Amino acid sequence: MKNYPAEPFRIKVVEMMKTMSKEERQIAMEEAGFNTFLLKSEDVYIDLLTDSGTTAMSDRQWAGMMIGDEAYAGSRNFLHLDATVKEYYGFKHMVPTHQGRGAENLLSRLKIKSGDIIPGNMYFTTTRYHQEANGGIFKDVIIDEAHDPQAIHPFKGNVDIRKLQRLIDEFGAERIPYVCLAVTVNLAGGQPVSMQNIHEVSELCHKHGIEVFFDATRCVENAYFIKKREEGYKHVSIKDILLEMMSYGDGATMSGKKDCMVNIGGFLAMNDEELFARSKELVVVFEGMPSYGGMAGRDMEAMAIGIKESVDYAYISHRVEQVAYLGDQLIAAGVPVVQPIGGHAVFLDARKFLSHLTQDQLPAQALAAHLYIESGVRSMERGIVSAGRNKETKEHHRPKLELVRLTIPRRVYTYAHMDLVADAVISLYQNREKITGLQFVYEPPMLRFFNARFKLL
Ligand code: PM9
Repeated sequence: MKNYPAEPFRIKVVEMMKTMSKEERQIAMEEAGFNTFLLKSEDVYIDLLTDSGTTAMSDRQWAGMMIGDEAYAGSRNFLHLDATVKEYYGFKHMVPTHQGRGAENLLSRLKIKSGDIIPGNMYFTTTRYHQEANGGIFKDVIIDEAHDPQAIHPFKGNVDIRKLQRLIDEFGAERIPYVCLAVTVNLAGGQPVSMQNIHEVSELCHKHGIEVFFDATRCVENAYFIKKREEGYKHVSIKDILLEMMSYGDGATMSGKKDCMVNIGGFLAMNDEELFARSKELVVVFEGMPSYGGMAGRDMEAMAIGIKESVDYAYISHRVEQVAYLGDQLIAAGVPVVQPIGGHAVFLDARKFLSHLTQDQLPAQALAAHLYIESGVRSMERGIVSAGRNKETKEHHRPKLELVRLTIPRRVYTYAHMDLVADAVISLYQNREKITGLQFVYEPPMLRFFNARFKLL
């Protein structure tokens, strides 16, 4: 049996969890329209909806909250955050935003013209929304293996360089303002991108005058995989790997709610002076002054401290290996999951899990709903419901991956909790034929997965 690192922290504050009967959970799920986003948090036993903003902050971060400087402009916490982002990410400039999509909004507005092509290594919901809202067309250039849950590849988030080259040949570099390079790739299963691939993407793009913007949301988890899996990085620190990764790009959008270890916040970083000047003009319209951008002083302080803690090897190795611990138990029991196990979550392959349902019967949404009813574990659909509809044809996007994400919050749950989740999923798998599909009863026009409602077929 593999050894997993023990928690590298002691627990100082605890939050009690509520348990409910299956009948009570059945009622709660019906009231939530079979959408796990619409459950009350207090009705959830183990909450694996997301790792976004759910991190347990450290004593140092909480201490930092007490020295929040809430001045409207020029807060000392901004200066700390600004210096920390420059030191750890290596970009020349940054503007804070209230969270990741705030940065995506700014970047998309500043860079995209109607009809532009935005290549990326698989779509992400909010990222693609902002690209399309500004007239851009997203094109997926991830390697084919990423769309196959069973394909084993150490860097399944890599860009297929030939696909990218083909797009440049077909549309011309002038229609491609930037490539959006996600590290790791959330919807592929939290899969990493190798340093070599980042370097190759950067070289190809820069040769054609195309910029590279990272979606750096889970970049520290990506750096850990590079250290573990890529030749030449075994003895390089996570901090240095991260700096090298970012050095190949022109900027980044960041949801601080993930790898910056805070409950709220984000930033847009860049090297270009003119883009920085324009970002400062736009941030005041949508977020706030360039020296707070939608964040309180205390939150900027917590984020600066979180960024430093995130590159600590003891933290990041426990974080990623805890996710693997859950995934390995499911693999051993024959439950179909995306492999290899990614950095932030274990993804159940709902197509295989519920092979008696068609994609139109929304298997991943149904599986997430039933997992909650059976066990009180909350998860998230990442399949046809999340993918939404084509803007032009109004048809459903039909992703090959129909997944349920069991997302592990940072520093929140123990290995015993992971055992409980594994038992719940395995027991559901053994009784899978009883699970019925769902259909929409309310479908919002955009980012529908957040507020949609369903009924049992
Ligand atoms: N990700 C997640 O649960 C939270 C909201 S979507 C259901 O995975 C990437 C790769 C993300 C991401 C958020 C954002 C947006 C951008 N890129 O949520 O606006 O995973 O901070 O970040 C979520 P914000």
